[in-house]
Amino acid sequence: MSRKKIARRRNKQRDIAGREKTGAPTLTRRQALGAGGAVLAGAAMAGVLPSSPTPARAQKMDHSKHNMGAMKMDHSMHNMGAMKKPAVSGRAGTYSIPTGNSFYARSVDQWDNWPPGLPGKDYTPVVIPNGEALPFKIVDGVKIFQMDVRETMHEFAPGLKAVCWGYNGMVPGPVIEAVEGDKIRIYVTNRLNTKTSVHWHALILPSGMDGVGGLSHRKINPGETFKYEWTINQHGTFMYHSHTDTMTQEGMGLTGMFIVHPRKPKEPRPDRDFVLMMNEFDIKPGTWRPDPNVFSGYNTLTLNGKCFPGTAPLVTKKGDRMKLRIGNLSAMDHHPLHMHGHAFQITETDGGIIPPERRWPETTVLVTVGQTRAVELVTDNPGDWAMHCHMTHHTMNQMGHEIPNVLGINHQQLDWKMNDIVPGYMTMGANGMGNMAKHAGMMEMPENSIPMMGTPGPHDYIAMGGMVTVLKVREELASYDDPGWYNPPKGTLANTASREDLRRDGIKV
Ligand SMILES: [Cu+2]
Repeated sequence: MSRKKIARRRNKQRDIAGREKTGAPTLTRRQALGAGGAVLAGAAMAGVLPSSPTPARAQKMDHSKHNMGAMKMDHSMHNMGAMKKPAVSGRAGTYSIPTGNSFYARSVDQWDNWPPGLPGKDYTPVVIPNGEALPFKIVDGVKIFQMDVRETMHEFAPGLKAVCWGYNGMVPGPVIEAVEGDKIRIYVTNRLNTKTSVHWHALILPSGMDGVGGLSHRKINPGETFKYEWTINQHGTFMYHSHTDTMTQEGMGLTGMFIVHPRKPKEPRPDRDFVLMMNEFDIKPGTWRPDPNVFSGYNTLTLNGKCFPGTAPLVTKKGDRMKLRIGNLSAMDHHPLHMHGHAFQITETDGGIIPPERRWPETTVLVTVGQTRAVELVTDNPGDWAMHCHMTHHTMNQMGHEIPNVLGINHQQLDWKMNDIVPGYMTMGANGMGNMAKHAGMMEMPENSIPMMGTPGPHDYIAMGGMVTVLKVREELASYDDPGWYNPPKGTLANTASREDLRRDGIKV
């Protein structure tokens, strides 16, 4: 760029900025035309156009006079200006994509000379309800992880098991935890009778390590051990999963979370850094294997591989900084995870950190298939708070989905007549499904099945199942073990309205 051009561009910037401050016009007609249509349009949108007559104002006046000639001329001049000198380029424009390191959530620029990050020293390990982290060892400055892929009998909740495929026998697999700048090597042994491969979801790495069977590298044969290795150059919430015959292999459980802590965190470390993975399976009552081929109607919805009431609670102390990282590798369903009693901010996606000024408060975070989200909050409201997918069918277990709709029918006569034919017959669901689980003990249940929802709670039966857990916040805690049910302080527990209440407030019932 010539010196003259640079000077002109500087003037232009100063002019626009100057007007912003004073509100007084400083552009001459020639300067304004020279700046081109794009700048004018941008300036108009930003509300910085001068109030006294200018080319733009003149054009407006022409419009009102129906002076088509002048209008046409102005348009063509604008276009020419824009074509000759695009004032908003990808580099300089305000809506360009960031090209710096911050785009991928990086806290440091150099990757070659970091020692392996250590728990306690370089990061606070994540908390994995119902799960565990993958252990590692260090060899010559490289973090070494080892996994195998095998068939495993997995328990979804007491009473429901199925033969799944897991990493190290776990569904989902163990959480891989690392630190930005770590050199990592992951050995994967295939103990299935079919080929597989592991994709490191949303991690920035060499193409040949990306794990798409046949595309990134050849598939891992049964019995073979593959080696994946790269230097981690970002931090955030990621996943891993099979990328060979994905529908079958992910559907059988071959999924896991991959957490990378920042090397130099800009914000304080969370006190409680939870990880949850969402999955879904179709396990027909009485069968022992998920059916990954169905298109919809998944009946076993899990957080870290468990259906409520099999899900372990998330326990925090009042005032704890809590982070919750969620990944969704369900086959076909997005999950809006709703938290009771608190609001949070969504701070991370699998693409990186959301800048603080672009976050907004929520109580539900939608985690679509193939996404991760991290939310952060301070847990300041003691209690037992439900945290669940808000798709109502996703808070049911197995048997609540394909029942005939008998809501509102008078079933007593029917039951009486049916008893002649089927002794002990009882119509279920005339008042909803809430009682269904309670009756489960009386009914003959198919082998390997669980009531469609529920467990006895502190105050009544809790009619929920599937993708549900409980956030337990306490004033005081000796440990983060499950503290049991919450005991609400006097006057904070909903109950029957007293006669006095009704009279005082003029409520007639
Ligand atoms: Cu859901």
